[in-house]
Amino acid sequence: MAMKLAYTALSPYCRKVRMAMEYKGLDFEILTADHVTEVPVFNPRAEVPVLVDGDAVVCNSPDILGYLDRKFPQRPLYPAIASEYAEVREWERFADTQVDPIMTVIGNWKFAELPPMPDGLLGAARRDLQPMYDRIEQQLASREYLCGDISAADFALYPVVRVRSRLADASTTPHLVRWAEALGRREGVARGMAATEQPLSKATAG
Ligand SMILES: N[C@@H](CCC(=O)N[C@@H](CS)C(=O)NCC(=O)O)C(=O)O
Repeated sequence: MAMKLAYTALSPYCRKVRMAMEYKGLDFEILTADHVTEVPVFNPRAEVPVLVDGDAVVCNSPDILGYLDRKFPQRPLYPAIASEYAEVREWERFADTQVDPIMTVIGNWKFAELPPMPDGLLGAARRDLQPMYDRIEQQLASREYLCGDISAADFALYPVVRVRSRLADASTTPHLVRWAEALGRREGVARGMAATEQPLSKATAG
């Protein structure tokens, strides 16, 4: 029986897991937004992503990726060498806990039925994000991917930095642009992101 991934298109954590599963060439079925009301059955926090693999139910995207690496070691998401593993996890945590919260706040004001975005919010996001973009830029100046080979770090960061048009001047981060374009051309990444094209372009529209 194919694995199931409880998924919503706007969640970067879901996109991370979906891209990683595509990258590994796994057979899986997506439970889309219509099914998300069922998620509390698997996860009392009602958060997605959730991976259901027979009797195994795995929540929390890094735990899901760790599970997948152990069960399907081909095309690893995390390096076997301890220090390299720690570096990948640090970048993944950076994406999940530093970049994503800023993007989520902006996204909530765009997608939820809220009044117009408060004055200054976008400016504050730009100020806080710029040092993060600079850090990524520095890392990518001498690397094709964030940590050598493509890894969980790239899949975690790509969904939260791909849309930057109103948040940063792309000319200041040429390596980030090159990396994002190269990732976007990878077949599994394109498939993993496909369902999100429409809402993401709405997010950048105005
Ligand atoms: N630490 C979790 C975070 C997951 C998370 O925050 N998911 C959000 C979507 S981005 C969620 O499901 N929120 C509840 C909802 O959308 O109903 C992970 O890495 O998977």
